[in-house]
Amino acid sequence: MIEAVNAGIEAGEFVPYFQPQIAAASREIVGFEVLARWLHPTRGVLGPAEFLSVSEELNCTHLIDRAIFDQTADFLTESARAGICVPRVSFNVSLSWISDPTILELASIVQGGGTVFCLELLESFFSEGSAKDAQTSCHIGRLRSAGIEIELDDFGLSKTSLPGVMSIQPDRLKIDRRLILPMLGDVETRQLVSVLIEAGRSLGFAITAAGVESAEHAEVLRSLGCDFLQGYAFSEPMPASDVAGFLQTWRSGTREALGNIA
Ligand code: G
Ligand code: MN
Repeated sequence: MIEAVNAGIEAGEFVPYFQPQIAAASREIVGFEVLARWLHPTRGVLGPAEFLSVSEELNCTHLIDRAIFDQTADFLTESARAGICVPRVSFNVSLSWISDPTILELASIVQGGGTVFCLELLESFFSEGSAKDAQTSCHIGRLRSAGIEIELDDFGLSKTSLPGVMSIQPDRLKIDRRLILPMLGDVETRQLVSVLIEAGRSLGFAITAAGVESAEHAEVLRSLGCDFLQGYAFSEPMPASDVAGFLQTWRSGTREALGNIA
């Protein structure tokens, strides 16, 4: 496996996949989350759960991240040239990236094509209230000055510290799919999701729900005031080559052709 990860990086087998995010009320596509996939020569398309522990052990996750950044930047540059507007892309990054100039370069390329650049950071990075957080806030301030948006991932799952969230002032909070998936069948989870949406919105943050798997989830979340939706109800993550077609089909109002239920 260790050999295979190294060889896979060399061979360019790590690629970005894109999962659309939809405005709950208008049903417009507001952006895409960029998700790393390993096109494994024999095992098919693998997600991070299958390779992240090995790449962390090998200390080479940053090389995978880099491959994802570069390919996404190339894809967006080509799309912009072809007149295809991708409204926003969101990258999942570890805290070590926020002080790296690579991010500013990447943002500048992405923004140059008219796409909003967003970083998804795990909420648990900020729950400590430590001195380190002051440094982190400073880095985030610099990113924000460059027009970069910040979304806090995993909202509601970790030990949420609202003062921590307030100090980051993210653009959006993303409620984890582990809370969204069971919410229809479980009253307590649904109440929790409702409270998280209300709390987040009353503090001035927009809310994204991940793991929206059915039209019913989408409708309940909309009625609870959730702003944006992401999940299999709309689309699974797709390769770059499918994005233009997806945007066109969605926008032309022939979504049924996509075979989605929501
Ligand atoms: O834990 P995290 O939210 O980072 O997981 C992201 C992964 O979840 C992606 O790799 C994607 O394939 C998967 N995913 C995306 N949408 C859905 C969904 O609606 N349901 C489930 N079960 N998984 C999803
Ligand atoms: Mn994410």
